[in-house]
Amino acid sequence: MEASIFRFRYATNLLFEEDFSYAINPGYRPGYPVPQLEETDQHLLISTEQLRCVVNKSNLKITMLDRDYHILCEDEKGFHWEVHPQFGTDIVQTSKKVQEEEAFFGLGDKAADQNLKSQRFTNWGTDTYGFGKKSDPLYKNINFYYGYHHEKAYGIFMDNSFRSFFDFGSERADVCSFWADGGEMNYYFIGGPALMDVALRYALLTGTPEMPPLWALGYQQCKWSYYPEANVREITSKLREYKIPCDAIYLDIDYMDGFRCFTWDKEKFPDPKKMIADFADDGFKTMVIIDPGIKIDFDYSVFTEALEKGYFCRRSDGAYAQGKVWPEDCLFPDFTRADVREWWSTLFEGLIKDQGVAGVWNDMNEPALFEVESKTMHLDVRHDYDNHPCSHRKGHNVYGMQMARATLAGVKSFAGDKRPLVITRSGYSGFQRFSSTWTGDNVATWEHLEIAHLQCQRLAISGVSFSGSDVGGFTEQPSGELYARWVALAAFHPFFRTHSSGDHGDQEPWSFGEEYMDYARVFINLRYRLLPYFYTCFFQHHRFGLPMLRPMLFNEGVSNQKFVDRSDECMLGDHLLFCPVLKEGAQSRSVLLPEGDWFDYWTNKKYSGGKSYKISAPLDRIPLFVKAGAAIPHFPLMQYVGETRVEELKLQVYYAQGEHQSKLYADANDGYAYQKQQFRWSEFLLKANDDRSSFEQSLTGDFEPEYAQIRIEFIGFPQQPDTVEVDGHVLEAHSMEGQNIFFVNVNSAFKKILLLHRF
Ligand code: NBV
Repeated sequence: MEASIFRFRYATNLLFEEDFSYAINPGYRPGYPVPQLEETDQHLLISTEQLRCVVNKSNLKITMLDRDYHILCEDEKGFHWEVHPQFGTDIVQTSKKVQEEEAFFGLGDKAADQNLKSQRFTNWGTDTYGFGKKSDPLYKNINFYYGYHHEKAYGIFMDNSFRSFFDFGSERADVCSFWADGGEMNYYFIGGPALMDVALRYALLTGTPEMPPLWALGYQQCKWSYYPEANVREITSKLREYKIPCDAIYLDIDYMDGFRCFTWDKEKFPDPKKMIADFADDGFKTMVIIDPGIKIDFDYSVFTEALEKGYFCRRSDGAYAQGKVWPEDCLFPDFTRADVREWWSTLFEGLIKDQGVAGVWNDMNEPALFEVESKTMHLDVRHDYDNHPCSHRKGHNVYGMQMARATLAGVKSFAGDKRPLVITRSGYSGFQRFSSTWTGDNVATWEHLEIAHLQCQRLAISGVSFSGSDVGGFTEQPSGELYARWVALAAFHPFFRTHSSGDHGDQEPWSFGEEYMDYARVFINLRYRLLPYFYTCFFQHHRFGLPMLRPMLFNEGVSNQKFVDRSDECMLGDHLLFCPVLKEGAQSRSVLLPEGDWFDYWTNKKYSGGKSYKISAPLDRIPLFVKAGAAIPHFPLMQYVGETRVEELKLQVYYAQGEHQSKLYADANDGYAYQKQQFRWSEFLLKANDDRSSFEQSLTGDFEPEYAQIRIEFIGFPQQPDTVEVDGHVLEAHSMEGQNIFFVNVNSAFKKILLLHRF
């Protein structure tokens, strides 16, 4: 328990399990408050500064209230259980009343509409090739949801890795229930009052990732598969030739020798080290896929070593748990064993240290198996679960996460002072500590463009900010228009990668003709210019748990009920609102702006919020708005991170009366010095009045960014100042021809800029 989080554990016959969780961040330090206890004949009232919990002593039913005694959530039956007909163990359940007009959000990667009300979902990681809006379960298992009513929010995280279920009033309209096929009923109740408060607390509870290298926020190019070497070289050269900025190139399963993990097909890739070094010289990081299935092959050392050491999963009767995947018959390491993870991490020496691979992509780790109806291992398979032995019923949902954890450890141990990038398809709550993710095998349809938008937002509020979709769709062929719209949207998703199954037409930015390549380039260029903004958002996520993408209701000052069922508009960080075009043939779309003033990013036209506008959106535009008062940092255009020294940062400051804060994070873009104060955290404060405005910076950290200078552009100010004073020195402000913009060039460590007007 902490002031805003209560934990509940229930077991029948007092048979509690040893307390152990893969989800909770080991670094989480709750700081237990001393709760106030009051008791009557019927009730026990437990109060903290933030929450009140009323326990009915006769039936143990719980009511959670905020400190002002507003009901947030109350038990219907509360905790109850059934005996599992097949296993004889408990199916543990909790049911709550649905409150008046209650909406439900969260639950990870579900492809459904934003508000989950009236639907039921299952969490059981599943390989769902070509999934759709109604498909469930999907790849990830995130047992966390939000309830929201009367403009108040709470969250519930059921930390139980058995197959689990969430019913938001689908079976009975007035009941919300969640249950799991085994284990304990173990859930956290997280208080708000705002949705964002809940998001932050859940993120801190389950952890956030370390800072990625900046290049990982750049554009990435992938296909199943680029090979042989000449083909990969052709792709990287074209990216440079056509001036499509790009930081990473991916090798899918065909780079391996007969799909044996940690090997190379020497015919397709005769000299991987040289190839990867050449790519690095040209600014590309090389990423490779690694699956969990290890080929049964007595001439393959990864297999023989793991077999000898007993690292593969077995059935309860001792037989190995064989399964077919790409290499045909395989065995699967038990990643829930510490020694297996340790061994797995050593396997990356060749790829990372010797050959120079920069990061690793974990696929098929639900785990996915071919030729069986269940698409996964038999439930009888045993796992160690870090000294809590169990069957696959409990181990399944954490398998992918533990694989990603072992992979991260491996990449890190051989990457020296370079930060790793890991990407995983499956994961359980908390996997964001180890890896980024993508949404799996989507389809090149307009509906899937919307699904990508929904999934990335939903993942972000479920603790997983670093996510993206296969741009253009994995299966089937997108039109040039769909591809361009997808790039426009994905340029705002933290993980930004084109990927396709490769069994249809090509899917590189130039594959749809020059016109569409030009559109795609507009957004990829924009992404690179906005990199310092993305990096700042990532730092806010890493350090404070703030989601990078924020559905509108999650933003301060937004309580417009229209956003409960509306997910088109979305915030990236504190200040950018984007709204993708999701319809074929559209040249404009309506955008609902929340209260406050907003600037159109492209035209600098000012809009007052609280209503909808029809915004022109030809193929080289995505409706994009800046919150008035914000300072948005920009890099000069580059073809990849580190291409040239960034001599100057541009800060676009958008006028708004009153006081407005913005943030900027900078560090060396790689390495670990940032963990020792080698970063710069700038807090900007705009104080704007008609006759006198100022723009201040307060700095934390010891890092000096490579840009010594900042060009500050003041946009939409009522008039150009007569004098600009920077830290006591008078400077000239230049105005930009025909635009309501003036700028000054200042030292990047400036403290205070005064804009003075004479009357
Ligand atoms: O490794 C091949 C693919 C991969 O490209 C895709 O991204 C994964 O989601 N992988 C699935 C296995 C084959 C899917 C049909």
